[in-house]
Amino acid sequence: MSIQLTRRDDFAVITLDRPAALNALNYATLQAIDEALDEVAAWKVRALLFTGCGDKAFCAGADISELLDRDIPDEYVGTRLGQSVFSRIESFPVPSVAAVNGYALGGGCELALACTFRVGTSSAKFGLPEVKLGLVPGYGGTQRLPRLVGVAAALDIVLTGRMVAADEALRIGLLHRIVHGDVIEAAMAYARGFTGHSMLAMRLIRDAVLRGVDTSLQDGLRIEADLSTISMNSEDGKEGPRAFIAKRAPRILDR
Ligand code: CO8
Repeated sequence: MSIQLTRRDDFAVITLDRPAALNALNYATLQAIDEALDEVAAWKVRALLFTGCGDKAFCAGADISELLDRDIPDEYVGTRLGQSVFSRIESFPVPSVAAVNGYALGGGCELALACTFRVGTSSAKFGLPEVKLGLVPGYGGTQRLPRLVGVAAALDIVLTGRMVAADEALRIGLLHRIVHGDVIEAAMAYARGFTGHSMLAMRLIRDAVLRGVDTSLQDGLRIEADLSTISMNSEDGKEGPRAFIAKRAPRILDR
């Protein structure tokens, strides 16, 4: 198998497992992630974590050997599959955390960009080196990177193809935290910072942010008002204020 899917406490963990190819994403791996998401959707977990097998790489990108000697049609099927799997991760019912150990390049960087959060060890190195192969990133990198770090920083990273070390990644907002020790344990500790919250409220907030950045301020405010109203009418949205007034912790209703 090219991935491992495990459950740890409140978390589903998908580990890319092709260490001999630095966990590169071949077509079968993308399909395996897609199938794993089907399975996880039926689990009652509070976050989805991604990591790479071994300590050298989170993922070194699309499997370059699959790009060789192919007569690749327009809308290459691998690009469409990668884009749809990563969009699925971005809007998955529970938040996702990329636990980045070592290289996160090309498609590996794009997988991390699709996650809600990115934590990494000091060995984490991000990059979109496709330009060095004469290619355009194909799994969302040209679109998600500028949304996260701004157009100027994104153009610098994508057009030079250079690697971004962990400290710079933290500074420009590509990494949320630099962590120490076992990266998956550290990612779970990070995720415990939000797993006590209402899953519905978290989902609506992510939706408001992600839809809002693609629209005008006025349209974004309308989206926010709609989603805020849904939260106020929800059981979680009634329990939270009730618990505050009663000076007790809110019961988590959506377990
Ligand atoms: N694909 C396939 N195999 C890979 C990949 C990859 N992306 N990256 C590394 N490997 C393999 C190497 O070939 C090598 O195999 P072997 O031992 O059999 O020779 C093994 O992993 C170890 O790699 P290295 O010996 O190169 O290890 P180093 O420590 O010397 O270097 C690097 C590590 C710097 C990460 C280097 O391996 C590297 O530059 N890898 C390629 C990174 C890259 O260019 N990624 C972008 C790929 S293209 C992409 O993601 C999107 C394409 C556009 C859309 C595609 C639609 C399908």
